[in-house]
Amino acid sequence: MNEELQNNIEQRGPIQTIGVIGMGYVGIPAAVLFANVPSVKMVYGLQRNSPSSGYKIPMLNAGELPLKGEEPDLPGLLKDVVSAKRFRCTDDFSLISSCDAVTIAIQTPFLNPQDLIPDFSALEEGIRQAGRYLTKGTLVVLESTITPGTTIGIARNILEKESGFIAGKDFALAHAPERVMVGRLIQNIQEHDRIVGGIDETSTRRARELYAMVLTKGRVIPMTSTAAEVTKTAENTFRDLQIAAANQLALYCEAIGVNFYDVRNGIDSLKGEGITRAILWPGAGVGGHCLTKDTYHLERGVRTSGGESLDYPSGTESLFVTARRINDFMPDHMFHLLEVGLNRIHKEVRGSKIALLGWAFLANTDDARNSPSEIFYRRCLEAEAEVRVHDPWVTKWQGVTISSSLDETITRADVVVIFTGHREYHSLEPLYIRNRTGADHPVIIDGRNLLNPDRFIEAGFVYKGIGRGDKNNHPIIS
Ligand code: SAJ
Repeated sequence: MNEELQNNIEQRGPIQTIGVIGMGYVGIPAAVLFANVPSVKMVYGLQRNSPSSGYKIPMLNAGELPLKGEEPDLPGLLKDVVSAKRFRCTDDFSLISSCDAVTIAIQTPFLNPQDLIPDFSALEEGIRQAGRYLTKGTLVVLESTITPGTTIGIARNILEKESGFIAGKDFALAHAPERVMVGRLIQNIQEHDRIVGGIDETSTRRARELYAMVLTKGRVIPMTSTAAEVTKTAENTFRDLQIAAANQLALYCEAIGVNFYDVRNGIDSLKGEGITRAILWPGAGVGGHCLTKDTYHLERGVRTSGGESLDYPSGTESLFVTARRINDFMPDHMFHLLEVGLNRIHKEVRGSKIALLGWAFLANTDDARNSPSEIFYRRCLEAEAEVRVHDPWVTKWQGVTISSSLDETITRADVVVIFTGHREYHSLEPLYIRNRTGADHPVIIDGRNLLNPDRFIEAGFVYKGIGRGDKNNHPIIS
């Protein structure tokens, strides 16, 4: 225990005033839940009054949520804490000087997908603001997903430089990565176990005190800040790896000529003490802002964390990066299925009419960040095909026309390609598509295993499906 920090914390007493920097899908539910804790007196939602996000300040103070989609419990909780004057959104960062704890939840998107380097500028600005108004005994917690080594590295350096204080002596510092998913933000914060990693024991203990206030089913899992950074990035790296393993096996099944889903059922049947085979699902690709970047945070952390040099098979690419390459290959595989499918009806991609169903990266959501559909779409345009995009959830996207009418999208199409597993696509009927396309042998490419291949093959379609080596070379029925 470091006495000085403990004394500074004890002089502050229990955590009653909290600042949450970053009013996004992580910061807003966190702030509202903290404000809803009886022992907490005030929570400030700290938000830059920037052209892109400043609108959130008056909106939140009016008790309105600036988040899309349904979020159970959050709207009511927000109205309650605003009317009880226990939460206020502001761009006045000097209020941090009255806070016992400050959490920072600012995203780190890629500067550009090519070089896979995250843009830390917004996060560093948030940390700088926290440092500028820090007072003794305050707890600072980073909630954003960050490269291992960031908390004890650049975050600590900025905080110490701006405040003139010493981390672990004058103020507590920790990393407690968010684990929220859109659509269940409040439930996730309350029920998921919370990884809490301080730069020292005293910081961990203070951070544990903060998060224990909002946990219901979830429990705090304490560790060091760097272990917490590795945990967060690795839990998504492992999910990406599991998906890549399913994708690779699906490609093998297509090449060998068997049904991936039979094989998956077979493997899954292996049960018993200590036996696990977590086979996920192959598909048209992996999108989103978690799995597409967290592997690279982990890879960078291994290189920059300043620990021991990595002992790894020389000349061998990281398994985790290879997994990323396999997942990023799946839109290209969908393009390959498109080419071979059209080839069976003696057509080329150039000049063909393609109905692309699904722009969102996740089924039944309007979230289209880093969507695999966009990779495929660009390849089709490069090949001089005509592409019409449909999505029942995504209404607009920079530079792409997205239709909400399936009729309009499919009319006169040569090929229908399913990229997202939206529930609307599960009930697609062969006759409906034939009538809308007017083609003798429409091509259907199922990127999410939504359809029954036989129903389409019997209706004269050319069918291609991810993992369906048993069906992909079927005879064409006239
Ligand atoms: N996907 C597959 N096969 C699968 C599962 C997903 O191809 O078996 C694809 C999806 O189509 C999507 C992408 O992967 O394009 C990502 O899907 P996801 O379900 O992992 O959703 P994300 O990206 O929103 O991941 C989030 C993460 N949550 C946080 O970072 C807090 C992740 O840790 C969760 O495991 C995941 O949600 C979840 O399980 O819902």
